[in-house]
Amino acid sequence: MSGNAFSLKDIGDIQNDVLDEISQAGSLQVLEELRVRWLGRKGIVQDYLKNLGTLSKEERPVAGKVINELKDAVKTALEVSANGFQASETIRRLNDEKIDITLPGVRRNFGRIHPITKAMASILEIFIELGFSVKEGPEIETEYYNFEALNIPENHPARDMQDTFYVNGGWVLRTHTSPIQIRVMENNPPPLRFIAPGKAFRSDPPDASHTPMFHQVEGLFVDEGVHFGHLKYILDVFAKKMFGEKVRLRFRPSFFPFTEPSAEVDISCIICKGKGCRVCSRTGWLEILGAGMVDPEVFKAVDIDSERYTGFAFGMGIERIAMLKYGINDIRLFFENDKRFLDQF
Ligand code: 2NL
Repeated sequence: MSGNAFSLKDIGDIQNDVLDEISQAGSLQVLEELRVRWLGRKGIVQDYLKNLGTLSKEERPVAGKVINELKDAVKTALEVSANGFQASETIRRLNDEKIDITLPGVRRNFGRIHPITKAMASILEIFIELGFSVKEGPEIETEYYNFEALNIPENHPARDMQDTFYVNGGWVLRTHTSPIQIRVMENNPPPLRFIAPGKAFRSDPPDASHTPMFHQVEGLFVDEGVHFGHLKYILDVFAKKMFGEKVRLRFRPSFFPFTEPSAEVDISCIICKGKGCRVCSRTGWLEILGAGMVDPEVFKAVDIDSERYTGFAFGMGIERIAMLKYGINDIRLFFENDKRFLDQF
């Protein structure tokens, strides 16, 4: 076309053709090609404008006006058509992204607090409210902290290889959390009032009431003038908060090497209220813990003056407490990681 003269009538036809072509373009890409061909720096409209110089003085302004009208018409047609494509693209995307809010949600496999952790937390909360602090200690202990300092003699059955996990070099996996109390008493003068929670280990074959690892909370209260009545009061408050205000307590004489006197403590059966049932073996009572007054031999080992200070101590198995509280009849369920079991708490 370059260099060719043109008539105004031709431009009218050309405008109709290009507008047709734009209206039939099938994509934004085709529109862009048309834009470059017609309106680009080296495009057809530019070419026409360059050729204005070949026209006479009189023709030039008329032709200029017609070419500018062509340019504006092409420009507008391209914009309108491009807007159309963009709108239908948006509608297509909105349709693709449409979500059905009536579909059921995705159920996530959330974890939850283990029943032993829950029981432990309830127990700690009760004693913290009663003014006890919480002390922890190592799970691997020396024979001294686990046995000797607690007045457990060389020939005691607890010391047997059958009962204790011995680790090379004279170490043992603690068989109770009492070594925590020995360590605290060694390092702090009375008065003392704290509980010692944690894992304990005994080489028992697993059955409905034994696992080689279990959890304990022991408690210790040492001051001048502490007596068995204080122990009974604290355990009474604990049992009622843990199992309900209606439970009654029973103290039976017992023996532990580290307490004198010693007692095993029962609550009235929470299933039959003490009348006698299968859970309490028709006795009406459930054993929940052991307790007693700290033996002077233990005070001697930690250099506390047993003429001046007395103290009470108690110890309970968390699995046993949790089994009674939640009505579980086999301790092994706590450690099988069966979600159907764990999801119930
Ligand atoms: C039970 C019995 C008990 C203790 C633990 C204790 C600790 C020290 C001194 C004296 Cl350092 N006593 N602890 C006392 C009596 C009973 O546990 O049947 N536990 C599951």
